[in-house]
This record gives sequence, C-alpha cells and structure tokens, in this order.
Amino acid sequence: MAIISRGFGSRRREADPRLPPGQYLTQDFPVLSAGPTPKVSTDEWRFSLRTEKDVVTQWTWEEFHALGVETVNTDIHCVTRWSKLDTTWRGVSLDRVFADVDTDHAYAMIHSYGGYTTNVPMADLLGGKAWIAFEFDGAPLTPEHGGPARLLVPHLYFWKSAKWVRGIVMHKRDEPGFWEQNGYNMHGDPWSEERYW
Ligand SMILES: Nc1nc2c(c(=O)[nH]1)N[C@H]1C(S)=C(S)[C@@H](COP(=O)(O)O)O[C@H]1N2
Ligand SMILES: [Mo]
Repeated sequence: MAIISRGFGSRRREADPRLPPGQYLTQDFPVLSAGPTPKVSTDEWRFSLRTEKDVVTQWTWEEFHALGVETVNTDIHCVTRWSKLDTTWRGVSLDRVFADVDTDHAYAMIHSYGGYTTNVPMADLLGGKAWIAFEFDGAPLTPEHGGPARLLVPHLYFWKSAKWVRGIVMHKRDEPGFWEQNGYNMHGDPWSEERYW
C-alpha cells in the first residue's frame, strides 16, 4: 500500500537548500545594533592589526583598498532566524590583510568603533571565508549596516560580522566577545545551529 503525504512532499520542495535549519527567508535587510551607530568618516577610519609580538600594522582607507578589492556573492544568516540569500558585497579578503602578518595565534578578536567585539578563530577568517566589506548591493555601506566598513564572515551567524570594524587583536586562546559573554555561542555555525551556550 502506498502512503501518500502531499503536505510533507510539497513543503520539502519549497524549502531552499541554502536555508540553514530553523531559519526563514527575508527580502529586506533588518538592522540589528546593540548600541548607537558610530559616525566614522573614511578620512579618519583606520584598520589596525595587533599580533602577539605587539607589532601593530595600521592601514588608512586608501591603503586598505590597495590590498585588493573583490566582489562577494553570498547568503547571510542571523541568529534571530532571518536569512538573506544572494547578497552582493565588495571588500578586501582577510587573506590579503594577513598576507604579510607574522602570527602563530589561532584566534582573532574583532574590534569595532563603539566598543563591540566578537571572537573568530583564524580558521574561519582565512581561505576565502571572510572580508572587510565597504559596499553592499552596489553602494557604500550605510552607517546602520556598518559603514564605512564591517567584517563579513557569512558562513557564521551574522553577529560575527562586526559592523564599524576598526581592527583585530590576535589571541592565543579563544576568548568571548560582546555577545559571546552574553550567552551566544563561541563559534556560531548556522548549519549546526550553534546559537547559544
Ligand atoms: N559593531 C556591531 N556590530 C554588529 C552588531 C552590533 O550591535 N554592533 N550586531 C551584530 C548582529 S547581532 C547582527 S545580526 C548583525 C546585523 O547586521 P545588520 O544590522 O547590517 O543587519 O550585525 C552584527 N554586527
Ligand atoms: Mo544578530
């Protein structure tokens, strides 16, 4: 005897395989900020990287772009369960940022103007997985979405994509950033639903 379950079958067909478990699709672009939006001009913007040797490399806006800007097409996933597919960004790959940086530490703490922090393992930043982005959808990033520049690490939940990014400090051990101190997962992989502790 054949058991036919039309409801189940059609729901399976509608589910987009790009959608991680527990997520729904959205067309708009929600704004989620834990505090006020800092105002940073591209003239005063600096990006700094500090290693365990206390060597600090600092780039201006122009110097940073000279590292090489590329276009990124990707899906993004917020832990509050919205996902947005096929977004387009422009930015500098973290591979370029770390190209001449000498570090043995396995963890990065991302720092933002305004004080936000988030921890990301180096394994999730290198290998074409993360960018410092300054354009979204063909236009400069708006301040509420992190302009002038934000981290984009789309294979992790979007709280890891720090807005108003200003630099990275290398760490030997994985230490919690802002949301991670407040109950969010240390890693944040949407495909295994690493949402909270
Ligand atoms: N500096 C900073 N970056 C941040 C946040 C924040 O509050 N401050 N919120 C995070 C969270 S929880 C999410 S979901 C995304 C939201 O980005 P959006 O406002 O561009 O959608 O930014 C992340 N980056
Ligand atoms: Mo979020």
